[in-house]
Amino acid sequence: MSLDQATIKKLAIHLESAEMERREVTKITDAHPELDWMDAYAIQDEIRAIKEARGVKVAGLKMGLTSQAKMRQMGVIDPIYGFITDYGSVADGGEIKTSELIHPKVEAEIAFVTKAPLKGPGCHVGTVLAATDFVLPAVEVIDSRYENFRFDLKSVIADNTSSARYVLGGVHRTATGIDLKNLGVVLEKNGEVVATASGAAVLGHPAQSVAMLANMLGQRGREIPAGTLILTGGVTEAVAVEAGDVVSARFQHLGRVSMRFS
Ligand code: OOG
Ligand code: MG
Repeated sequence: MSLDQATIKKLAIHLESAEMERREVTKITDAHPELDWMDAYAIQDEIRAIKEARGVKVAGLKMGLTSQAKMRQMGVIDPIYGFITDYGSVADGGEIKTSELIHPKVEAEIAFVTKAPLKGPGCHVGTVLAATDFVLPAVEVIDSRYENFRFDLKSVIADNTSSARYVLGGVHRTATGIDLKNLGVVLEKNGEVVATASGAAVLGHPAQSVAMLANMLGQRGREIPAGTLILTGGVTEAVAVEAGDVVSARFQHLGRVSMRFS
């Protein structure tokens, strides 16, 4: 850690209020170039504490930058993790108000729900599949608090990995019954196909994303508890949306997830 607790707290309040007030800010490493990985996750933890103190419930965890498409789009190469909230959940087919967001983008993701704790190091696709209750289709709506979505890895970790909203689909399947590597995903905006991928786009297998999350948390002495919802990261690049857009993601075996932006 290179920042003191007071600075961590100040930066957490800065980013959390930017989210609540839908305000863009410059990336925090501009003013704090010395900020390290531990500081970045400490700021994210502090944001979580601020929200929980306000009564917000953490609804699950998310991995980000797990596909080549996302890494290329954002110009970074390491996966990162964050958390999702109860207020971020939008019903399938529901409406998302763009006035509540800064510059939203959508990502099609495969989500997991665990039935046993996962603790790294040493987690791999096999351990994850054995600990998976079911998989389900999801669309994450990300909304970086940074101007033009321009950030470095440490700044985006501190900003809770651009977490904003998410929509889960209704079809739950056991992870072992389907070929998650070959699972095709088609992302559509206003009826037009804007991106396509298969499950293998995420670290070779979406369960690898959950394994990596368990291993990253393990480095900090933490684990993924049983019953945790995990978004494994966008399979394609993220697509910008605006009021009036209708987004639909079709997942082979898992059905469709859709939403409308107003
Ligand atoms: C960071 C969050 C990335 C994903 O699925 O890759 C993410 C960002 O691109 O703003 O959620
Ligand atoms: Mg995502």
